[in-house]
Amino acid sequence: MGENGAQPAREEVLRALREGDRFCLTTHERPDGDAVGSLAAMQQVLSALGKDAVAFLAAEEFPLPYEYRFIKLEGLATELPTDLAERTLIFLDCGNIDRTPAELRAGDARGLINIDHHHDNTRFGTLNFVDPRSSCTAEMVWDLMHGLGVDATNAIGEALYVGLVTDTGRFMYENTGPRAHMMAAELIADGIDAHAIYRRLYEGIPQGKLELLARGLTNVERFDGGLLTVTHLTRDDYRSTGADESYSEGVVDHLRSVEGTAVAGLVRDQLSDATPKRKVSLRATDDRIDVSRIARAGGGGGHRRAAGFSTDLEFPALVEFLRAQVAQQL
Ligand SMILES: [Mn+2]
Repeated sequence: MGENGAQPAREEVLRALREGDRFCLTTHERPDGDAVGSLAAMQQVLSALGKDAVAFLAAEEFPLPYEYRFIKLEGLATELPTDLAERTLIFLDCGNIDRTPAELRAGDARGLINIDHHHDNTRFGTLNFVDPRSSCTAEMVWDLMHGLGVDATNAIGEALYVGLVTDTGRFMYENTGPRAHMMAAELIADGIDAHAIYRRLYEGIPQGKLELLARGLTNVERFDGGLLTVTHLTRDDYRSTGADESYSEGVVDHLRSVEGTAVAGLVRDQLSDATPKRKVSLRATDDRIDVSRIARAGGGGGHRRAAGFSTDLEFPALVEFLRAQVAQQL
C-alpha cells in the first residue's frame, strides 16, 4: 500500500470506524468466500469495539453456498434497517454499487464507506478505501482490524482466512503477495484450524457438484488454436444433475489450466426466468488479456484475471463476441 494512494484513505476510514456508533455492512450479490468472510469479520470487529453493526444480506442470497455456511455471521439482517439514516453503510468487496440491493437506499444512509480491492472499483462511496494490491478484501479488513487495535477471535480469524484462501486460489493466483502469507501465518499462529477450513471449502462437495463439473468438462470447446477455452452449462445440465447455481463455482478454473489457453470462459444459463438469461465467468492465464475489459464491454466488471458479466446473447453469438474481444487485445 501507500504508493497507490490508498494510505490516506485507510486513515480516513479508520477514523470513521472509530468515531461512528452505528453501521450497516453489506457486500455484493451472490457472495463468494471473500464477500461473506469480509462481511462477517468486519461486523465482529466493529462489535468488539462496542459498535452497533448490522450485517445485511438480502433474503434471496440464502441458503449460502454450503462451503460458507460455517462462517459465523452475527448481527445478520435480511432487510435494510429502518434507521439507516442514522447508520453509516459499509460496502465490502463491491466493485460497483449496483451489484447489491442496498444501492436502492444508499442515499438514505449517513455516509457510505467503500472497502474493496477491485482495480476497476467505481469509487461510489463518500469514503473510498480501494487497494488493488490487496489479494482480497479480507486482507484489508485484517489490516483495519489491526489499525483499530482489535484482536482476532477464532470466528474472526476463520472468516478472514476463508476470504484469503478463496480469493487467492489457495495462495496460487498472481495476487498472492508476501502480506497474504503473513496474514495466513498470523491467523494460523493465533489458532485457526487451516486444514479444517480447507476441508470445509474444498472437500465434502455434493455429488451434484461433481456431476455438474463433469458436464462442464464434457462441453468444453476451444477456439482460435485454443486461446479461448469455453464451456456452457445449460438448464438441462443443472436439472439432470440436481445442481443448484452455486455448484458451477470453480468450473472455469479447470478450463484456465488447459495448455495454450489465454482466456477461459464459463457460460451458464440462469435457472430462473431472470434476464439477462445467462452469466459468463472469465479467467485470464497471464498478462496478454485483461478479462475485466471484456466483462465491461459486456456490461459487467471484475479483476484483470477474473471477471464476469450477464448477457442475453445465445451461446454461438456469445462465442463470437468473446473471440472478437480476445482478438482486439492481442
Ligand atoms: Mn474479493
